[in-house]
Amino acid sequence: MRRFISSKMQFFTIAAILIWIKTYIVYLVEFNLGIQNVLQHFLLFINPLSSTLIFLGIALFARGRRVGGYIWLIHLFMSLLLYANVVFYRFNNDFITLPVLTQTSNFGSLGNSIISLMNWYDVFYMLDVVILLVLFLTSKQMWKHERMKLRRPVAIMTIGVLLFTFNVILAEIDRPQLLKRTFDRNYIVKYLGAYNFTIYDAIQNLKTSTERVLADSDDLTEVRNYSMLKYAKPNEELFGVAEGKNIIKIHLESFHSFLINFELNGEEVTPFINSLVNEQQDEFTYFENFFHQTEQGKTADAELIVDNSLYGLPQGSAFVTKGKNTYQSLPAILNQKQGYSSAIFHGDGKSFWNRDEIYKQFGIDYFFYDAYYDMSEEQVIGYGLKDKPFFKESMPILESLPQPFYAHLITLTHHHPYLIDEEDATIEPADTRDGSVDRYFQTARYLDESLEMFFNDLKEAGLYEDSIIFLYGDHYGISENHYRALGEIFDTEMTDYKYANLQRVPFLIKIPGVKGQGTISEYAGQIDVMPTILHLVGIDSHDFIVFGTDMFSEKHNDLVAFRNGDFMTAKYAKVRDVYYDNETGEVIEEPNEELLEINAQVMRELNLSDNVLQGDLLRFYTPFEGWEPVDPSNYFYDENQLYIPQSLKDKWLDYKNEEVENELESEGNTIEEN
Ligand code: GP9
Ligand code: MN
Repeated sequence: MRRFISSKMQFFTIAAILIWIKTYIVYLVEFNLGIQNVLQHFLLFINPLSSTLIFLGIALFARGRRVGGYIWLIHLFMSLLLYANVVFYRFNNDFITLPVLTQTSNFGSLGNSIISLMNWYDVFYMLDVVILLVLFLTSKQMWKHERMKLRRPVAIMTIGVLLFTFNVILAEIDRPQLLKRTFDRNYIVKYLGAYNFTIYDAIQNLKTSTERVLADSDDLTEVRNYSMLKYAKPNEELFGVAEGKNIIKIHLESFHSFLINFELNGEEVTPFINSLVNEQQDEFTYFENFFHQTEQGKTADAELIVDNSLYGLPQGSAFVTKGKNTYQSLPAILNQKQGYSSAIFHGDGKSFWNRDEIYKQFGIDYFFYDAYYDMSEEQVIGYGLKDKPFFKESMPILESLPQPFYAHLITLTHHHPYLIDEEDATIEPADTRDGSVDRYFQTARYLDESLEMFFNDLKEAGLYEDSIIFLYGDHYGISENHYRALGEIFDTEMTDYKYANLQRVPFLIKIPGVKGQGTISEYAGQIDVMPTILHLVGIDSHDFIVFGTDMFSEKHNDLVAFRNGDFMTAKYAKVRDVYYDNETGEVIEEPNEELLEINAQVMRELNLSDNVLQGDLLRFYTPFEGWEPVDPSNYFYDENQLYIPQSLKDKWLDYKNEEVENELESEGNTIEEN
């Protein structure tokens, strides 16, 4: 053995190969990373290598025997980090992040179960550490003799860095904007590896905590003043009309308003939603000039904006990067003011968009994710559960919620790339030769049908009549990469201005005891939903930091700001920095005073909202006497969810057991860039 380990480089190589191969095996055996293609598999295989070379390479700068000691120590540290993630993943289906490590309150409950999460075969995960130690101790000779030239460790580190760069480039090809958009921890591990994930996480956290530390309560004053200045008094006739009523909020995935009343080959695409708009005007009010305001956070941005009346961030998803912030969300306010319970339903994994963390900050009592649903193959497509079984299976849970409730159902099937099983497709695709645009109409029809079914079930359960029901589109479904196909659909030459006008998403609302107003043309956006709902249940939005205004108020502000600084009002538009007259569609070369003022307001508003998120400013704000800041440690989304029926607990536990058995087989999220 002594002869075998004849040089430091050999010892280094053995250590590197051991940790590399071990990490790869752990990926395959322990984590469910949803590998979908050969490139992803290749990345999984090579991604431990770059960090291994870089980390272990550090040891080569040491002298003499210390080189071996450091190699062993770094190898040990990487092994422990990997193993900690293995154990954590077995329970949480997630990777360890810095905030998790600092949440010591979690450890109490975890402590008991750590042992139960360990397996006998885990000893193999530490075997290489022992082998390496033996090699190190039994090969004393070589540490003395050889002196390593500096260029060796430098070369190794350089190879590591180049390899890492290569890795990032390939990852970006398969998953554009991986690091910018911050989707899901699973993705970072899948593409860049468990060790690089830890570094990424540390940098993210450092950035977040610096921004947070630099902020103080003075920063809040400006925000508060702005919010008060923008405040629109409630419409007296509507204020409090729906006090204490159940609220059912339906998230229409990727739904452009143009689908409403749209005919494809002479056939209505969404006959049911159309009927709400055209025939049930006495019940529903439809805002035809309502816009989504989301950015890279897509669904997560929509959720954030609607429930908090704050804008998403210019980059990434606040759900992920500001997942530990203090929020004063609509459901938390409803809870503290009027005893509402809150629940979110979604047929996808709980960690997507960091939902399982941020919902705790929003004070969401219950979160029902894939583990609570029957996810067998025929029920699933694309990202997760199909909308029809989703609504069906959500129904009994909904009925069992403590009332009044704020229930949010997030649909999923009508999501890019709009996959649909043959038996679910009840309308022919469009014919633009652009697959996702063509199928877009089929999944929209499917969503429409599932909604009709759900409304019938609500009626049958007696939950329809007396509830506020509102529907909103979360963001565009057809991106600007599809101008040609869109042009064909609308028989026009697509332009940026026309595309900006396609950013309308539906907002429909039924208020119990109030006659619907049919279609109204007021310009509004997702930011306006929270103050609107607050006023309907009789809570004055004046006390809160909100950036929107009540859509039913006479003083409602019709300025719709977009995240990139563009905007829409009834009169004007700014699209990609070009001003338009919104009545004629003509370009305005010389913006007038009014336009410049609107522009300045948009900038100010976005900026102030960013300050709130970046400085975590709501931690300094008490909206009313007796307000209790939301304590995330009171919320659990496993079988310990408070008061859920035993049957749901059992379902969750069954799912957990099954998952352990099927780890290798089950699939993760499938995201494709739109
Ligand atoms: C994933 C789903 C989709 O759970 O909500 O998110 P999106 O890609 O639309 O942001
Ligand atoms: Mn979405």
